[in-house]
Amino acid sequence: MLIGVLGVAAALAAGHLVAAFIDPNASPFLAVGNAAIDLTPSWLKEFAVSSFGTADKLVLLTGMAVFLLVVAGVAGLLSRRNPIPGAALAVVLGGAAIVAVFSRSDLGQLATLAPLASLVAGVMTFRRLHAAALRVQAAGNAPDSVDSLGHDRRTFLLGSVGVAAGAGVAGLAGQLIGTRVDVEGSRAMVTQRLARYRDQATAPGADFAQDGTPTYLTSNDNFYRIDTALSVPRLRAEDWSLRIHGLVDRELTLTFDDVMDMDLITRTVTMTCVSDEVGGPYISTAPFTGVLLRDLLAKAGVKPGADQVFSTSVDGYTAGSPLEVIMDKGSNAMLAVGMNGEALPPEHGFPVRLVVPGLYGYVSATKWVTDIELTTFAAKTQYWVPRGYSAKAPIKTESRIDSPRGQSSVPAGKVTVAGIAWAQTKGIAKVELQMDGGQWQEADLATQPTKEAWRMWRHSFDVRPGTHTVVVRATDATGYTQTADLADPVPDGATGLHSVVFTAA
Ligand SMILES: Nc1nc2c(c(=O)[nH]1)N[C@H]1C(S)=C(S)[C@@H](COP(=O)(O)O)O[C@H]1N2
Ligand SMILES: [Mo]
Repeated sequence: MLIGVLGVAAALAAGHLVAAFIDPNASPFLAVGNAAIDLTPSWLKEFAVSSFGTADKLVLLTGMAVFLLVVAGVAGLLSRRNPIPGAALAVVLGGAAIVAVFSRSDLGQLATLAPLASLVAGVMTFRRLHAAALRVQAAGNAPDSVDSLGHDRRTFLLGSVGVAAGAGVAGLAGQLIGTRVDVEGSRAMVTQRLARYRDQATAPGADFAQDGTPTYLTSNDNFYRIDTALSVPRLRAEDWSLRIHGLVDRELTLTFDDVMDMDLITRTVTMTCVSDEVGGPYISTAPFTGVLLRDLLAKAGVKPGADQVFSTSVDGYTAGSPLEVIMDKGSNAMLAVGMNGEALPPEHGFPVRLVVPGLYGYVSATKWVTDIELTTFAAKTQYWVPRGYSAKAPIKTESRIDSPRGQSSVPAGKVTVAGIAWAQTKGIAKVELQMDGGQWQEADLATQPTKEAWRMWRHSFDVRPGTHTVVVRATDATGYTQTADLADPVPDGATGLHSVVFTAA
C-alpha cells in the first residue's frame, strides 16, 4: 500500500513540476479536476452548488485526493507478488491526465509533457520500490542471510523516504515556479492608476442595512464568486491583450495601456448568477470602472449579420451576449478593469473582464477575457449551452427577504421585514409583502441610484406571538409582477416567491 501511495505521489509531483514551466493548469491533478468540471452534467452541478455552495471546488479536490489514495493503496495490495497492477494503475492515471490535458482548449500540445512526466515517474518509482521490497521479502525467507536482510531493508527504507522527500520537494518547487508571475505587483500598479476613480459617492438612502438588508455596495471580499476555474488564472496586466475579430471591419488587438488610454467610466451594476435559487446568495453590487463595449466595438466596426458578442477567457471559458443588448444606446456594458475603486481582484477577473448589466453572468460576464469575436448565435455555442442552459438569459425580476432570517425568533410586536429586489435594467417600481396569507401590503423603497442595480425595501408589521410566514413579490418599472410559478435555475434562471417562516415570542 505504501509503495502504491508513494508511486502516485511521485507521479503527481513530477507532473506538477513540469507543468510549472509550461502552464500550471497542465498539472495532472488540476487538469483532471478541470476536465471533470467541464464534463459535469448540469443536474450534478446544480446539486453541488446547492449542497456545497462555493465550497464545491474544495469538495471536488478532496474527493479526488481520497479516490487517488484508495486506488493507489488497493493497487499496492494487489501487487504483493507482481508489480503489474501498480504499474498498470500509473499508466491508466497518466493516460487519463493526458486525455484531460488534450481536452482543454486553453492548453497547448506541449502541456502533454506534464502528464507524460507523471506517467513515467509513476511507473518507474513503483517498479523500483517494488523490486526493493521483493528483495527484502526474499532475504527474510532465507534463514541464514541476516546481513543481506539488514542491507535490503535499509535500501528499501532509504528508497521510500527518498521518494517521499523528492516528491515533496518537486511538488513544492512546482508550486513556487508555477505561481512566480507577480500578479499582486501588477494589481497594485493598476490600483494606483485607478486612484482617481476611487471616490465612489456611496448613495445615501440606497439601503436599509440597519434593518437587515445588505449594504448597497458589496465589498470585493463579500462579492459572490462563481467560475469553472480550479486555480485562479494568474495574468499580469502587462502581459494581457485582447483580440477583437470576426464580423468586424478592422480587427483590433488592445493592450492594457490601450484600454487605460480610452475614456473610462464608472457604473454601479448588480451582477446575478443564473444558479441563484429563490432566496439565494449569488447576487452582489459594485461600481465597475472600464470602457463602454459599444465604443470599443464601434472602433472595430461591426459588420451587418453579426448578432452575438462571443467572449473567451484565458482559461477557455466562453460566453455569448446578444449584440443588440451591448450596442443599445443606454447600455453600460463594459470591458471592466476596476471594481470598488481598485483593480479587479484575481478571482473576479484581473486584469480585465466583461460586465453586461441585465444579463446573467454566464452569458455575459467573462472574467480574464482575452478574445472577443463578433459572430452569430447560429455559428458559435458558448460554454453553458451544451450543458443545458439557454443561449439567451436576461435577468428575471425577483426579490428576496433578508430579515428576519428563516427559522429565527424575534420579539413579538413591531417586526420590520427587509430585503432586496432586482430587475436590471428595468428598475424596481413596487415591492409587496403578504403576512400569513393576508392582504398584500406595499413596502417602503430605498432610493434607486441606477436601474442597473438592485433596490432595497422594508415594511413593518405588528405580529402576535407564534409562528408566521411572510412572502415578498416585486414589480418592475415595465409593470410586470414577478411570477409565483416555481422554476429551477436550469435553463434560464429560477422563479417563485421567496417566503420566510419565523417565530415571534
Ligand atoms: N472565465 C470565466 N468567467 C466567468 C465564469 C467562469 O466560469 N469563467 N462564470 C460566469 C458566471 S456563471 C458568473 S455568475 C459570473 C460571476 O462573476 P463573479 O465571480 O465576479 O461574481 O462570472 C462569469 N464569468
Ligand atoms: Mo453564474
